[in-house]
Amino acid sequence: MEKTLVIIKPDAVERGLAGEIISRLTNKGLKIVACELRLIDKDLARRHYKEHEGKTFYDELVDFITRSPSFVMVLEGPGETWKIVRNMMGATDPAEAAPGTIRGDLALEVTENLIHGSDSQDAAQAEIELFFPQFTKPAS
Ligand code: IDP
Ligand code: MG
Repeated sequence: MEKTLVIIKPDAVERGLAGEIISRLTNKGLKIVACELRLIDKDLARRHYKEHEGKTFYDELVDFITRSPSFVMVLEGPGETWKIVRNMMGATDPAEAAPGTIRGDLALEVTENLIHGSDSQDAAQAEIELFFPQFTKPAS
């Protein structure tokens, strides 16, 4: 079994779309193995989006992801779970995202694009450790 991290972003929670998005992912057959409605703080946001530091949209992205609670989940499936989730999310820019995808059906703007999913198995491992250290590190 492979796990991946999903963040249902503040815009989705604000719009009441968390249930719709969770349903799509669990109807596909993925299993929720951890979840939390959580206000992501600036420090965690900056660490999570470190790869985008210095880009024009970085500050806006950090402000956006920290503005109200996100629904953060670990999903599990039989293999390549991160890839299944990424395909269901659609392209980063909702204008480019195919109909039938979460962003293609439900979003309009590139910043407020509803959902984050890890983009590789290594990223999934690191992001699960960042958001749910209690499940990945032995108790000390
Ligand atoms: P991803 O979420 O599809 O993996 P990334 O390129 O990793 O896309 O970008 C992270 C997040 O940053 C996006 O989901 C989106 O919220 C935001 N973002 C990406 N590119 C832009 C942009 O050009 N303008 C504004 N926000 C952007
Ligand atoms: Mg990304």
